Formats: sequence, structure tokens, C-alpha cells
Amino acid sequence: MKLFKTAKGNILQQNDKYYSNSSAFDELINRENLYGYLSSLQGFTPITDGDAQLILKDHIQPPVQSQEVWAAGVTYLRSRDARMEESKESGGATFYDKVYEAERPELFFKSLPHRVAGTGQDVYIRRDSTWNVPEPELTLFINSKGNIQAYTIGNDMSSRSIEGENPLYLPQAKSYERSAALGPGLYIPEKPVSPDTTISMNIVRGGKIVFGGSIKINQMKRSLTELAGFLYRETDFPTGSFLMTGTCLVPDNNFTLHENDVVDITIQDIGTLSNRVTYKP
Ligand code: DO4
Ligand code: MG
Repeated sequence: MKLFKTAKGNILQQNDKYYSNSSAFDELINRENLYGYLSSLQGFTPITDGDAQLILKDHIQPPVQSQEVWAAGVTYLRSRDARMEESKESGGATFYDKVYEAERPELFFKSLPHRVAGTGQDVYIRRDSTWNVPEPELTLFINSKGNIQAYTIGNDMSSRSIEGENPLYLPQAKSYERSAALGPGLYIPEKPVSPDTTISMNIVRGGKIVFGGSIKINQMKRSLTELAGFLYRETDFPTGSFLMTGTCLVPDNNFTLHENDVVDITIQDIGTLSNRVTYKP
């Protein structure tokens, strides 16, 4: 089933029927057995398909209220190779190789909730960066007890020129206004997502696809529970957290995003996250 946060309340989609509810999103999602709770439809009222579609079209928000957004890096071989290449001049390449093999994963703080874009909203590229890319990532919603309860789509917008110049610049390459997009909603399955789940990304410029690709999450070096476990080792998240799990779709080195490009990321069963690229006004 899917849960959407909107400016008109929460909308649940279950077996092709829609229900609405006005609970605070934080309280609604931070549970053990979120699937079981939502299946009971407690506190939800049926609404028509037409009403639900209208609300979702005009009022959808990113599926986050007070949660921090974190990200894992170098969880796929393709990401390790891309980082090693971009940072070879700075002497930083070896760190990516080491972290790919190490027991401890790379985890970094990505965004506070107010900087996150939802589907249909703009994401930003930095004016002080010459090489900007989107990173399509399966994203976990982990409750305050550290258990994965739901999934969404994440775009870890990144400056590869800043990251490549010096690994210590990672926070500036990764964390700035609208550098994170999440959505369209939360996907809450009864069982964990299948390793055969596919992530696809199209980047559209002037109506033409300038990058397209897809991968399966079974290419990831680490398990989803391992990443969640490291994030919660010595850190509390009272309302839960979001964790982007790393990218495997990396456009060629001569590709950089342009203003007005549209990035569409689709993950099987979850939906499509669509964002236009622009500069911070
Ligand atoms: O270490 C740099 C960031 C890696 C990353 O964001 C990814 O692999 O997705
Ligand atoms: Mg990433």
C-alpha cells in the first residue's frame, strides 16, 4: 500500500481504493508494524478516486515531516569507480576504495526536512559547481526503534566537481538547498522489497532523453538492514529517519545537468519521482 502526505491531509492507497486521514504525519508513520496498522484503516475515511487524484495532483508534499534525511555512499561498485576517477587528481581516490571494502559503510547527513523537494517541485544545482548530477536511490523510512517500515524514492543531487576537488568538501557537494528530493509517497509492503527491484532514471532535456538507465538493487554490496543498523548505532531519531541507500546509475563523465532538465526516477512498485532542475532563486 502507499501513503501520501499532502497539504490536505494524508492519503492512503490500498487495493486501488483511497482513504484520507488528518493525523500528524510523524505520529502516523513512526510505528512498529506500520503495514499492519495502516491495513486496519483505523482513523481513515474512504474518498473517491477522483477526489484523491485531484488532491494528489495539486497538493502532494514530500513524505517527510520532522525526520532527518541521511545517505549511504559507495554501496555499489559503479559508484566506487566513479568517485575514484573523479578524485584521482586530489589524491582522494583511495578513500572510496577503502570504504567500499570496509565493514563500516559511508553514511553522511543529507538534509533537514525543510530543504527536501517533493515530486513536481524543483531541485537545485549549485552555481559554484561545474559538474552536477542526480543520484537515484532507493530510500528507507526507518522508525525510531531502527526498523525499516517503508520505502520511497530519493534523488541525492550532487556536485561531482566539488566532491572530486577534495573529499573534505563532501558536505558542500551533497547538502545545500533542495539537494534532496523524496517521493512521491511511502510504499509500505507487507514484506521487505525484493532484491530484484529495479531503479530507472531518465533525464529529459528539451523533450529528449539525454540519459536513461536502469539497475536492480541486488547489485548493492551491503544489505538494507546493515545500513540502517549503522545509522542507529549511537544516534537516536525520535520520529524516525530517511536513509538514501546509494547510487549505481552514473552518467558518463562528460554529462552535467542543465537548468530546466527534468529528472524522472522510477522504482518498481513505489512510483515516479519527477523534478525539474534549476538554480536557487
Ligand atoms: O562519497 C561520496 C558519495 C557517494 C554517494 O552519494 C553514492 O554512492 O550514492
Ligand atoms: Mg548518493
